[in-house]
Amino acid sequence: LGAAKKVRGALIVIEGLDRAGKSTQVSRIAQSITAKTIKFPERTTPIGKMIDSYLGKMSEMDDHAIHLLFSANRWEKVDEILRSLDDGQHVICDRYAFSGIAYSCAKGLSHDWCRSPDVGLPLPDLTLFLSLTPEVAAQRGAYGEERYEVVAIQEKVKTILSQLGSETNVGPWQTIDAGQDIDKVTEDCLAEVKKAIDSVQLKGAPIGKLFT
Ligand code: ADP
Ligand code: FDM
Ligand code: MG
Repeated sequence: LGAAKKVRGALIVIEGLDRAGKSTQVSRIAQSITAKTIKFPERTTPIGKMIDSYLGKMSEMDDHAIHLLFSANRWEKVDEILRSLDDGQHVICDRYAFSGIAYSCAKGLSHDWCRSPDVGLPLPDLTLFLSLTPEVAAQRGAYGEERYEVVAIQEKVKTILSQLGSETNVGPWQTIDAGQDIDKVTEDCLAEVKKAIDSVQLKGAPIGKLFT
């Protein structure tokens, strides 16, 4: 008798506007379910350093070029993500391809063009969209100094991001009311995460491919 095949981990994505509480919830969920976390952009790689410099307004770049770098920054982590999932470890991403599309589209790039470099990335088993009104976000402190931290862009990003869940082949998508008390947001997130993990374990299906 061979050993029972190990069940793969679940890929969970947290999306939302600046100050929606993504990083807070990613760390709380990871602690609760014992997961690996990856933050996009992953600023420590050579590509990530170029992105960091662009976001910090230390360098300028064509909108298409920076879009491709954000996508490449995800692709360079795919191997590690897939190996972790294969190993039975859950992976939680703080932002993913949906942020990539939303921010670049907000600057005026075409939706189809923005989507293509991310086609085929690992398909999330669950995306939690932390939804927050700009008014409540404003109560959580002033914007920082980074490139996209301005009201006009955030408004456009919110509209685009909230529509991405109804596109085809994005995986299960749940909107969470991020304006609630921190503990209640965590409770709502964990309820969805646990359902997603159960579903992965029940189906035993391999990881899918985004937008395909
Ligand atoms: P993001 O990663 O989405 O930008 P953070 O997790 O860094 O957001 O949270 C932004 C700020 O808002 C932090 O000061 C954090 O403590 C606070 N915060 C997070 N969630 C809540 C919440 N549900 N209610 C009130 N404040 C919150
Ligand atoms: N961002 C993030 C993009 O424009 N494209 C992407 O693909 C990703 C992952 O980078 F303004 C933007 C979104 C945000 C910034 O901010 C990253 P945080 O605070 O590190 O999440
Ligand atoms: Mg954050």
